[in-house]
Amino acid sequence: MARTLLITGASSGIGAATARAAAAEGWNVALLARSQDKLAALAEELGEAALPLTADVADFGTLETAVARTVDRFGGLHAAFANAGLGVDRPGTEGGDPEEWRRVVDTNVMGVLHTAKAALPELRKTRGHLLLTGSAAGRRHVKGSVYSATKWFVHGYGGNMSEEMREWGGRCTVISPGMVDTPFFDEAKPDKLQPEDVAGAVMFALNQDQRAEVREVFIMPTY
Ligand code: NJP
Repeated sequence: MARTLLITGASSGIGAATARAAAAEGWNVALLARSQDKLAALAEELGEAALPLTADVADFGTLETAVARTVDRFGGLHAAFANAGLGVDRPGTEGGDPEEWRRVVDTNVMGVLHTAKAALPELRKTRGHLLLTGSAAGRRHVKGSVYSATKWFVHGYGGNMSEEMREWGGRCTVISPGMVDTPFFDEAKPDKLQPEDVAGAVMFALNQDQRAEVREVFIMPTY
């Protein structure tokens, strides 16, 4: 039976590239994001293996519903990729906007917690895999203190989840890319990582034998 991967932030960039890579390797993919039209187009491209599900990671209820619909359709859940994320326009604290911080924290921090909480009861049944999109910005201080801090959270949380999940044979991986050429930025960055590069890192972690847990993949552009 094909395994099933749920991906948040699947409407674009790293999430969409991961959906394509996983479907090409025979996974079923549940595609979550807020943009219904983009999800529908990707699902049409991927065919029967894809299930588009509108969800806002800031709203736990939409994730619970999405997990239930995924299990109804595919019969189980083997991996969940908490990948949805937002950047912050204004880098510093003095010039920052508290409302913008709230949106970023709700997405990058609460969104990861919501995705994990919704998926874990199903992952426990399959000794499944939780993957989180961190960032090189969560490994080093960068210009952008609030965004960077949300990604520090992801790193800390991922390490703890490895310990929490190992009690029942589950695994957790933090994917930490440097700059990737996605709509995350207003301008194209063709000389940086491509979303397919990061999708390859996700598949590397997913394809390890159950005895091996890749705890972090740190992937940087060469220039
Ligand atoms: O960006 P983009 P990436 N609920 O803008 C979704 C991290 N990262 O692929 O809801 C649900 O193409 C949004 O969908 P929609 C970054 O922090 C990036 O680069 O339809 N979904 C879209 O599918 C993030 O964690 C770089 O608007 C929500 C997706 O998130 C992850 O990579 C470097 C949502 C964003 O896709 C994917 O970003 C790095 C919500 N509330 C880490 N809010 C980089 N690009 O350089 C947003 O180190 N989404």
